[in-house]
Amino acid sequence: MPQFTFYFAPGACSLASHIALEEAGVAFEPKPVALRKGEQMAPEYLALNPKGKVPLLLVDGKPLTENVAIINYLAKLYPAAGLLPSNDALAEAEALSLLAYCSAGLHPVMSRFFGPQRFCDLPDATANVVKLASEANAKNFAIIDKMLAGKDFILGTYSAVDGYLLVFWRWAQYHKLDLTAFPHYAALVERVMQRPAVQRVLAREQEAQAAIA
Ligand SMILES: N[C@@H](CCC(=O)N[C@@H](CS)C(=O)NCC(=O)O)C(=O)O
Repeated sequence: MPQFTFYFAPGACSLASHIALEEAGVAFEPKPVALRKGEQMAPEYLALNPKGKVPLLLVDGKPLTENVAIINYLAKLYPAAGLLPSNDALAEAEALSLLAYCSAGLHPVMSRFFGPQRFCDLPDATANVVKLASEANAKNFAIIDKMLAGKDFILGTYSAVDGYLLVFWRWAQYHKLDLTAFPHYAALVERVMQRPAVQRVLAREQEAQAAIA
């Protein structure tokens, strides 16, 4: 089996890959990256990931980036872990479609809450950037909530997509967004939070956060 080194930042989108690693039950060396201190821009880190982002998974020293790719790779390497559907081409594609929506749909909208000034540097633009982000985010959350109606998990049974969805709910809570319109998403998060692998990951991220601070 490959040697894994996993670079993540506590609370960041890397949580999606972190949960997938833990759910797969593989051994890996965890490497916290302090984003606020700019460790992702250190030359040694940029040499591994020129994008200056987490997550980054080293597979026998070879860098693999992007949650979608890392999760898909782990799902293929450890099919028994059930991270994604594996024996039905359409079900696999539907799962990838959701992972892509997380990465390219939900994430970029939520990034605007974390750094509104990076999206518009006109004076006094922050409130407007946040207002538009809130509207776009509510649309995304409504789509996810509707997909979850009558289901325990977004694909029916637990998959790595559910772990990814946890990231955005936590971010929304951090930014104190009104989440009352999304009861199915709230119920999903409760189920995901009960998973032992998720609890272990959150404990590791909390520990890493304390060490960084
Ligand atoms: N599409 C990428 C997004 C990666 C990303 O944006 N990571 C953020 C944390 S959520 C990051 O490392 N930001 C550091 C920075 O921009 O300086 C993925 O899903 O892996």
